[in-house]
Amino acid sequence: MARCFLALGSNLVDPLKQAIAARQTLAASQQLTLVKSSSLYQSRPMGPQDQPDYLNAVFELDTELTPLELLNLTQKIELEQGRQRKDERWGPRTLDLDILLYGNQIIDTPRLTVPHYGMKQREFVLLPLAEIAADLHLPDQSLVQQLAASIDSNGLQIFKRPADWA
Ligand code: A4P
Ligand code: MG
Repeated sequence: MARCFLALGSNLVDPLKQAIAARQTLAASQQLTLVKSSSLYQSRPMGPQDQPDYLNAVFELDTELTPLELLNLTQKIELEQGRQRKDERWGPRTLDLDILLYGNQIIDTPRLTVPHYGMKQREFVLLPLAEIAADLHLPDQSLVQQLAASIDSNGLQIFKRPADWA
């Protein structure tokens, strides 16, 4: 059994609905146990600025799936929610589910890099993660609470508390 963390991002086609639907699909999955959901946060777009603000959240889950099986599942959910992969880097999307952490594993394969390459630089990942797992250490021993305390919040705001969406 591995303790994992996923990051959710959405900025197209009713992001609140996208987030709720993705969370419900994860919660209903036989292949994992959803342990915690963060608040939903409203964030400014990283990358091209001519796109809507994002909603972001982080989930904690337990699973027997291998890392690649978990990636297959998250990509299936993205596609079911109308995700279209475009060439533009960091462009808008209905749903992005990234694997932040898979236990304490370091994975570097063509399809999967864990910990997620951008997680330590993104306020919209670190602050939701710190909300549900402040005492967590990354495989490099850095402490989530400290990473979150030293990043600029870049206008990140709580949009809905867990009780109001999860
Ligand atoms: N892949 C490798 N490692 C992972 C991982 N840990 N989790 C591979 C998930 N996927 C991983 O991903 C491309 C490929 O990465 C996958 O096929 C998988 O094999 P993708 O989801 O198709 O493309 P992407 O998400 O556009 O990739 P990219 O460039 O990594 O985008 P990011 O970094 O996810 O950024 N601004 C705000 N405020 N909030 C956001 O959530 N998100 C993005 C997207 C841009 N700006 C944002 C936000
Ligand atoms: Mg992604």
